[in-house]
Amino acid sequence: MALLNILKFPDPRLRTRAEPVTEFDDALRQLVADMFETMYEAPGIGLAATQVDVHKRLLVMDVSEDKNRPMVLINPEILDAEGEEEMDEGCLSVPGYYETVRRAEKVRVRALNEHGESFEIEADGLEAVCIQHEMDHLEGKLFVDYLSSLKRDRIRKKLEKQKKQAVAI
Ligand code: K1U
Ligand code: ZN
Repeated sequence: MALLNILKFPDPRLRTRAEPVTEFDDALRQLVADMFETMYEAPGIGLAATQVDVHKRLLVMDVSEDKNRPMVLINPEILDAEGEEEMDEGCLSVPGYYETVRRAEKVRVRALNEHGESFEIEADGLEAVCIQHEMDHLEGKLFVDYLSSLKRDRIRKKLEKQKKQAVAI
Protein backbone atom coordinates (compact mmCIF):
# COMPACT_ATOMS: atom_id res chain seq x y z
CA MET A 1 0.00 0.00 0.00
CA ALA A 2 1.08 3.61 -0.41
CA LEU A 3 0.33 7.01 1.02
CA LEU A 4 -0.81 9.38 -1.72
CA ASN A 5 -0.15 13.12 -1.93
CA ILE A 6 -3.25 15.22 -1.20
CA LEU A 7 -3.58 18.33 -3.40
CA LYS A 8 -4.12 21.57 -1.50
CA PHE A 9 -6.39 24.53 -2.36
CA PRO A 10 -5.91 26.56 -4.60
CA ASP A 11 -4.23 23.89 -6.77
CA PRO A 12 -6.05 24.12 -10.14
CA ARG A 13 -6.10 20.31 -10.47
CA LEU A 14 -8.76 20.28 -7.74
CA ARG A 15 -11.05 21.97 -10.30
CA THR A 16 -10.99 18.99 -12.72
CA ARG A 17 -14.29 17.19 -13.39
CA ALA A 18 -13.72 13.45 -12.89
CA GLU A 19 -14.54 10.83 -15.56
CA PRO A 20 -16.61 7.69 -14.92
CA VAL A 21 -14.75 4.54 -13.89
CA THR A 22 -15.03 1.87 -16.62
CA GLU A 23 -12.41 -0.75 -15.59
CA PHE A 24 -12.93 -2.73 -12.37
CA ASP A 25 -9.50 -4.31 -12.21
CA ASP A 26 -6.67 -4.85 -9.71
CA ALA A 27 -5.28 -1.36 -10.44
CA LEU A 28 -8.60 0.16 -9.33
CA ARG A 29 -8.66 -1.96 -6.16
CA GLN A 30 -5.06 -0.91 -5.40
CA LEU A 31 -6.08 2.74 -5.79
CA VAL A 32 -9.01 2.16 -3.38
CA ALA A 33 -6.63 0.56 -0.81
CA ASP A 34 -4.15 3.45 -1.16
CA MET A 35 -6.94 6.01 -0.77
CA PHE A 36 -8.16 4.33 2.44
CA GLU A 37 -4.62 4.29 3.84
CA THR A 38 -4.19 7.98 2.95
CA MET A 39 -7.58 8.96 4.43
CA TYR A 40 -7.06 7.09 7.73
CA GLU A 41 -3.52 8.43 8.09
CA ALA A 42 -4.49 12.08 7.41
CA PRO A 43 -6.78 11.60 9.44
CA GLY A 44 -10.05 12.20 7.62
CA ILE A 45 -13.53 10.74 7.24
CA GLY A 46 -13.60 10.89 3.44
CA LEU A 47 -11.40 11.25 0.38
CA ALA A 48 -12.24 11.74 -3.30
CA ALA A 49 -9.92 10.53 -6.08
CA THR A 50 -9.68 14.15 -7.35
CA GLN A 51 -7.83 15.08 -4.14
CA VAL A 52 -5.03 12.61 -4.98
CA ASP A 53 -4.87 13.84 -8.60
CA VAL A 54 -6.76 10.86 -10.05
CA HIS A 55 -9.66 12.20 -12.09
CA LYS A 56 -12.01 9.23 -11.82
CA ARG A 57 -15.44 9.17 -10.17
CA LEU A 58 -14.45 7.34 -7.02
CA LEU A 59 -14.57 8.20 -3.32
CA VAL A 60 -13.87 6.44 -0.04
CA MET A 61 -15.26 7.28 3.38
CA ASP A 62 -15.64 6.05 6.95
CA VAL A 63 -17.68 8.20 9.31
CA SER A 64 -17.79 5.60 12.11
CA GLU A 65 -16.27 6.40 15.52
CA ASP A 66 -14.18 3.22 15.54
CA LYS A 67 -13.02 3.54 11.91
CA ASN A 68 -14.47 0.14 11.09
CA ARG A 69 -17.11 1.02 8.45
CA PRO A 70 -15.16 1.66 5.21
CA MET A 71 -17.34 2.57 2.21
CA VAL A 72 -16.33 2.81 -1.45
CA LEU A 73 -18.59 4.70 -3.87
CA ILE A 74 -17.77 4.48 -7.57
CA ASN A 75 -19.68 6.50 -10.18
CA PRO A 76 -22.07 7.70 -7.43
CA GLU A 77 -25.41 9.30 -8.35
CA ILE A 78 -27.82 11.10 -6.01
CA LEU A 79 -31.28 9.63 -6.67
CA ASP A 80 -33.14 11.66 -4.08
CA ALA A 81 -32.35 14.47 -1.64
CA GLU A 82 -34.55 15.92 1.07
CA GLY A 83 -34.42 18.53 3.83
CA GLU A 84 -31.66 20.97 4.65
CA GLU A 85 -29.11 21.09 7.41
CA GLU A 86 -26.08 23.16 8.33
CA MET A 87 -22.92 21.49 9.53
CA ASP A 88 -19.29 22.48 10.06
CA GLU A 89 -17.11 20.97 7.35
CA GLY A 90 -13.40 20.53 6.96
CA CYS A 91 -11.39 19.34 3.99
CA LEU A 92 -8.01 17.64 3.74
CA SER A 93 -7.36 19.89 0.71
CA VAL A 94 -8.07 23.01 2.79
CA PRO A 95 -6.15 22.13 5.97
CA GLY A 96 -6.89 24.02 9.16
CA TYR A 97 -10.25 25.50 8.19
CA TYR A 98 -13.74 24.48 9.33
CA GLU A 99 -16.77 26.41 8.06
CA THR A 100 -20.54 25.96 8.13
CA VAL A 101 -22.13 24.69 4.91
CA ARG A 102 -25.83 24.07 4.18
CA ARG A 103 -26.63 20.82 2.37
CA ALA A 104 -29.43 18.27 1.95
CA GLU A 105 -30.24 16.48 5.21
CA LYS A 106 -30.87 13.05 3.65
CA VAL A 107 -29.72 11.54 0.37
CA ARG A 108 -30.39 8.30 -1.48
CA VAL A 109 -27.38 7.33 -3.55
CA ARG A 110 -26.71 4.65 -6.16
CA ALA A 111 -23.09 3.63 -6.74
CA LEU A 112 -20.87 0.71 -7.74
CA ASN A 113 -18.43 -1.09 -5.46
CA GLU A 114 -14.82 -1.94 -6.39
CA HIS A 115 -16.07 -5.10 -8.16
CA GLY A 116 -18.50 -3.15 -10.36
CA GLU A 117 -21.61 -4.27 -8.43
CA SER A 118 -24.42 -1.74 -8.01
CA PHE A 119 -25.88 -0.84 -4.59
CA GLU A 120 -28.05 1.88 -3.07
CA ILE A 121 -27.75 3.57 0.32
CA GLU A 122 -29.83 6.06 2.28
CA ALA A 123 -27.71 8.41 4.33
CA ASP A 124 -28.38 11.16 6.83
CA GLY A 125 -26.36 13.24 9.30
CA LEU A 126 -22.59 13.29 8.87
CA GLU A 127 -22.71 10.42 6.36
CA ALA A 128 -25.02 12.43 4.05
CA VAL A 129 -22.87 15.55 4.43
CA CYS A 130 -19.66 13.62 3.71
CA ILE A 131 -21.13 11.97 0.58
CA GLN A 132 -22.20 15.37 -0.79
CA HIS A 133 -18.83 16.93 0.08
CA GLU A 134 -16.92 14.12 -1.67
CA MET A 135 -19.24 14.12 -4.69
CA ASP A 136 -18.59 17.88 -5.03
CA HIS A 137 -14.86 17.09 -5.29
CA LEU A 138 -15.63 14.85 -8.30
CA GLU A 139 -17.22 17.93 -9.96
CA GLY A 140 -14.18 20.09 -9.15
CA LYS A 141 -16.06 21.89 -6.38
CA LEU A 142 -14.75 22.64 -2.88
CA PHE A 143 -16.59 23.53 0.34
CA VAL A 144 -14.95 26.99 0.23
CA ASP A 145 -17.07 27.67 -2.90
CA TYR A 146 -20.10 27.91 -0.56
CA LEU A 147 -18.44 30.75 1.39
CA SER A 148 -18.29 34.44 0.48
CA SER A 149 -15.56 35.37 -1.99
CA LEU A 150 -14.00 37.48 0.80
CA LYS A 151 -13.68 34.44 3.12
CA ARG A 152 -12.52 32.17 0.29
CA ASP A 153 -9.82 34.66 -0.78
CA ARG A 154 -8.63 35.02 2.80
CA ILE A 155 -8.24 31.23 3.09
CA ARG A 156 -6.52 31.04 -0.31
CA LYS A 157 -3.99 33.75 0.63
CA LYS A 158 -3.20 32.11 3.99
CA LEU A 159 -2.65 28.68 2.39
CA GLU A 160 -0.50 30.20 -0.40
CA LYS A 161 1.61 31.96 2.25
CA GLN A 162 1.99 28.69 4.24
CA LYS A 163 3.08 26.88 1.07
CA LYS A 164 5.72 29.54 0.26
CA GLN A 165 7.04 29.39 3.84
CA ALA A 166 7.24 25.58 3.69
CA VAL A 167 9.25 25.75 0.43
CA ALA A 168 11.66 28.32 1.97
CA ILE A 169 12.53 26.04 4.96
O1 K1U B 1 -12.87 15.49 1.59
C1 K1U B 1 -12.08 15.64 2.49
O2 K1U B 1 -11.15 16.41 2.38
C2 K1U B 1 -12.25 14.88 3.78
C3 K1U B 1 -13.03 15.64 4.83
C4 K1U B 1 -14.47 15.17 4.78
C5 K1U B 1 -15.50 15.93 5.50
C6 K1U B 1 -15.34 16.36 6.80
C7 K1U B 1 -16.36 17.04 7.45
C8 K1U B 1 -17.54 17.28 6.81
C9 K1U B 1 -17.69 16.86 5.52
C10 K1U B 1 -16.69 16.18 4.87
C11 K1U B 1 -12.38 15.37 6.18
O3 K1U B 1 -12.31 14.27 6.60
S1 K1U B 1 -11.78 16.72 7.06
C12 K1U B 1 -11.18 16.00 8.57
C13 K1U B 1 -12.26 15.60 9.51
O4 K1U B 1 -13.40 15.98 9.36
C14 K1U B 1 -11.94 14.72 10.66
C15 K1U B 1 -10.66 14.37 10.96
C16 K1U B 1 -10.41 13.54 12.05
C17 K1U B 1 -11.43 13.06 12.82
C18 K1U B 1 -12.72 13.41 12.52
C19 K1U B 1 -12.99 14.24 11.44
ZN1 ZN C 1 -12.73 17.75 0.89
